[in-house]
This record gives sequence, structure tokens and C-alpha cells, in this order.
Amino acid sequence: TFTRLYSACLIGVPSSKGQRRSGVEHGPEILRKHGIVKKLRKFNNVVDSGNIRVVEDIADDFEGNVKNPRTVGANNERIRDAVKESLKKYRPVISLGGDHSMAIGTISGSATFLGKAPVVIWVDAHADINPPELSPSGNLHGTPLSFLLKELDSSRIALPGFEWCDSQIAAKDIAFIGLRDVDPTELDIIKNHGIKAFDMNDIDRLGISRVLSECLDSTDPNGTRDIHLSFDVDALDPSLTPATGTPVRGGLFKEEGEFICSELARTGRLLAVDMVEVNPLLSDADGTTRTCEAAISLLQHCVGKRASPPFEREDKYVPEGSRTLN
Ligand code: EXY
Ligand code: MN
Ligand code: MN
Ligand code: MN
Repeated sequence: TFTRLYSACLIGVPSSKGQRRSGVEHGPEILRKHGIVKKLRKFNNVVDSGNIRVVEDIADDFEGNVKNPRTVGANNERIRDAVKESLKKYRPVISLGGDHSMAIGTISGSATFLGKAPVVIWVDAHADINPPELSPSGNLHGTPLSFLLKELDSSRIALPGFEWCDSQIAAKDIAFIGLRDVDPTELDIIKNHGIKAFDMNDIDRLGISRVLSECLDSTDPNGTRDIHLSFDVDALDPSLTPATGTPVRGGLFKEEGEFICSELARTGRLLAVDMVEVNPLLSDADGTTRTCEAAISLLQHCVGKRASPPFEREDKYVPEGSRTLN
């Protein structure tokens, strides 16, 4: 099968300039320290390609409201090239973040390698689709999908650092899982372009198995397309992944995340995975260890570990808080 033909590969992406808190650049090294390579090798061959050398010395600041576009743009061009090159030999190509702005590069890398759009399954508390000039925070980690979405071409502003970037993904290629903190502009884009989106209430109501099937039915009705999974650790409940920059209560259970990863791997078409927003400076040692263990377990399921049977939420304790998309 697929997994026997290919080894998986890890690329560390120590990027942090897509947000304002320090520490997320240490994501790749803290995951290695927690034994990611050895733990993934229980399930498949894994090559660790080391870290991408990120740009840090560009003179950069705000462009309008947008923070550090030159740095984030330059890094993403390198990330695109690294992912594209790795896909010639490995899959899935697993990019360890780093803040989520890196998905501009990883998904561009997948699309450039394929010469067409992959399916993008975006698992996150946030939609990360703000047009940068409309971002409430100016942080580029809340914007990557707006760079990638073809339907936004006519309204996209030119930002320094992104001259290389071409939108390669259509609204119909994307599905969101786990949303619970979405800005009004983002909700408009999701609705106007009919992007498939499942918030936490949908998961409570339908169960993760049905939600994932609907994501795949809408993005890949024939079951033939390559899949790019972009997994933000803040999609999981903060009790499981406290070491992250923008936690939102009421998230996915670990088993639900693992089910998504395992089912996508089982298609044989899981091309690339992002595991992002691990920040070891935002929790104590125990919280950081739990965050790393959760991220590593998700990735084990991306390289062949099988999840237990579909997990249903009924009768489980459901935390309070904002859980809906609208
Ligand atoms: N939507 C908010 C913003 O654009 O600033 C929060 C984004 C958080 C993004 C995290 C990584 O998923
Ligand atoms: Mn997020
Ligand atoms: Mn385009
Ligand atoms: Mn994100």
C-alpha cells in the first residue's frame, strides 16, 4: 500500500512572526525532545529533515495594521519550496510549527508539487481566513487561508514579502472542523463562498465520524484527491493542549482528533500534514508535556496508528463556552 511505498518526513518550521507571543519557534525542538521521531517510528519509517532556516534579520514592522509581512512572506516562500521538494520522496510530509501562518507555504508547497489543489482539511478553533487588512489583531497566523483562496483574488491587497504567492485553492477544496472562535469577516467569507464548516456544536450533534464523512464527501466526492491536513493544536480542548497561544475552551477530545488523523491516513491519500502552534513557554512543564504528547499521538495516527472505533460525544461532559460558528 501507500504507506509501504513511502516514508514519512518531518520538517521543523521554527516560525513565530505570524503572532506576538514568544516561544512558538521552539515547537519543533520541544516535540523532538518529547521523542517524536522514535514514537512515530513505531508505526512507519520516518526521516527527520531538521529545521527550515527561518529569516529573522529582515528589517520589518507593520504594513498598515499587518505585523511583520516581509518576514512571514519570505519564510513562507522557503517553506513552500521545502515541502514541494520533500513531496518528491516522502509522504506524508509533516511540517512541525511554528505559528499557523506557515500554512501559506506548506499548502502552496502541496499545490505546487501536485500542479493542482489538494483537499485542505483545516482542524482549528479558528478559521484563519481573515484578509490581513481586515484582521482584528494584525497577526498573520489568523490569515493564511485568505492568501490561498482563489475566490478572494479580486479583493486581495498586495503585501510586501508575498510577491511569490499565488492562490491555488478554491472554496470547494476546503473543510473546517472544530471552529469556535470565528471573526465576523471570516464568517462572511465562509458563508458567501459556501465553505464547508463544522463547529463544535455540529460535532456534539452529529459525531466526529459523520462530520468527517461530510467533509470528504463535499471536498472529494469520488475519493481520489490528495489531502493536506492542517491541524492547529488549539482545536483540541485546552485541557489537553494548554501550551498554545490562543486557546479556546470547549474543544475536541483527543480521540476525535485521532480519529480524523487515522481516517485521513487510511485513505492512502494523505499528502501533507501541519501540526502547529505548540508553544512550550505558555504552560508549565506538565502542560507542555501533555501538549506534546497529544500532538505526537495525533501524528502517530497520521502515519499508520489506527484509532479506536468512532467516538461519540453523547453522555460526555461538554464544557461551557462559545462553541458555535454563528
Ligand atoms: N481570528 C483571530 C485573529 O485573526 O487574530 C485569532 C486568530 C488565532 C489564530 C490561531 C492560530 O489559529
Ligand atoms: Mn487556532
Ligand atoms: Mn491564483
Ligand atoms: Mn490556526
